[in-house]
Amino acid sequence: MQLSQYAARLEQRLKDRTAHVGVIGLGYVGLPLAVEFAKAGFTVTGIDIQQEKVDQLMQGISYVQDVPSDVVAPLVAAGKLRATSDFAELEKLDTVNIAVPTPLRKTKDPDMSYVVAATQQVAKHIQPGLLVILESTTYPGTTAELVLPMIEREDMRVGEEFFLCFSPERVDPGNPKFQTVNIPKVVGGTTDACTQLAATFYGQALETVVPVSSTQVAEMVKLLENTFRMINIGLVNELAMMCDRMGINVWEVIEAAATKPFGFMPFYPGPGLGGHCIPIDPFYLSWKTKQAGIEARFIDLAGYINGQMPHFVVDKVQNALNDHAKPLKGSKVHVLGVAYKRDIDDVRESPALDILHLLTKRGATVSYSDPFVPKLNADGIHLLSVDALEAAQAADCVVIVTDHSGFDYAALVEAAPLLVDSRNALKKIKSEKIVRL
Ligand code: SAJ
Repeated sequence: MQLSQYAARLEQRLKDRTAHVGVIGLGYVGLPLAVEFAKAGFTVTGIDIQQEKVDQLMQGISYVQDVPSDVVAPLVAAGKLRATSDFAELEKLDTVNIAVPTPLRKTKDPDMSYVVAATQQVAKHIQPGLLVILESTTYPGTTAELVLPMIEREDMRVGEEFFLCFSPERVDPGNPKFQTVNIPKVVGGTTDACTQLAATFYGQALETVVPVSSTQVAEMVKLLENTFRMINIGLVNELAMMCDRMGINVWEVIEAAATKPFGFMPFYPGPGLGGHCIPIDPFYLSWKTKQAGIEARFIDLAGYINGQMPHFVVDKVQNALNDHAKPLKGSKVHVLGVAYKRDIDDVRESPALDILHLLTKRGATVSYSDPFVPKLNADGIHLLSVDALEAAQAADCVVIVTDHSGFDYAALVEAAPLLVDSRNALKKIKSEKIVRL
């Protein structure tokens, strides 16, 4: 392929690692990426609008759990990694990755404001030869329909004077086995030259690169990955409600099904769907398909079922108390775990918030324990985490919402008069006190 003069120059700078790499958005995606390229020998400039993040990084301090400060500090000291809030620094860059949030609005429509703001800065400061790669999870078509028109102009043609790609982020915070460097990196370009340059770029720092034919394919890859999870979680949540009605132990069913050595992948029912990926990403897809006149019925149905699980758990608590001649109204209910999944501190979209609201609405007195969340200020809930054993003794019912590995489950079963287990955390304990999902 005949590369333009700028493409040839960039390719050379990537190969001899003299390219100046940039990352906009220094969060759990952007910071690990910036560190990998600095470790690979590039000079990296991270750009973030939050000055406190910039200041911490320039002091060699990391605020991202997967990136230790003792990795950041030497890179900053060596001048390989620096952070700034000044977007004019973009003028010195050869490449820039955009890793900013793509949340949902309350109306479940995509909130592209962060991507637009970052792209405006790129368009304002872009110099010829820049490789731009969007990494934020988004609907198929974002790069071609939103980002490209904001940057392209007469003297700045994509594939000639600048290069534009999409590459889905696959960071799994806290995953001990898979980190940025060894997670295969899918990337699709606006033109073949764009794809080739991005493949060369990622190949200099990451173990495996998976080029695809377009930005739309790359955008859709990520949505398939996370929609797959959301729908399968919805399937087992519906199965849990079926089994509950039929008196079948759904956990035993899934455990036995998981012995199938092929063609099956276990998912587990729970109190609902939390986090900043799985409950969000599929609605980027369904929003876009609706515009194309196609109803994403699986996504909508799974979203409904997953959304029902907090109610299902609170009904379990109410019925369990009722079986002990106690109305939920006026009972003390203690929630174990409020993070959206085990052994992390993130409460975004956590079903525990819905469960706390529902319990309160039905007249219960609520408290919680979560070693990762000492205080809870979200969705109008303002509580402090309390000692689990003491609270379990004083409660009328304990409900396990997040199965943190640090809880002493045997002692909790001993202490509590009644427990509702939404995570099968008590699978090894037999007791009349336990009501399982
Ligand atoms: N959940 C269930 N049942 C399951 C699995 C998860 O109820 O069988 C719940 C969790 O409790 C949580 C929510 O779903 O509330 C999401 O859990 P998750 O395990 O999918 O974890 P996330 O949200 O951290 O998802 C991330 C995603 N990573 C990226 O988007 C880059 C996802 O693609 C990963 O597959 C996932 O981590 C992972 O495997 O850990």
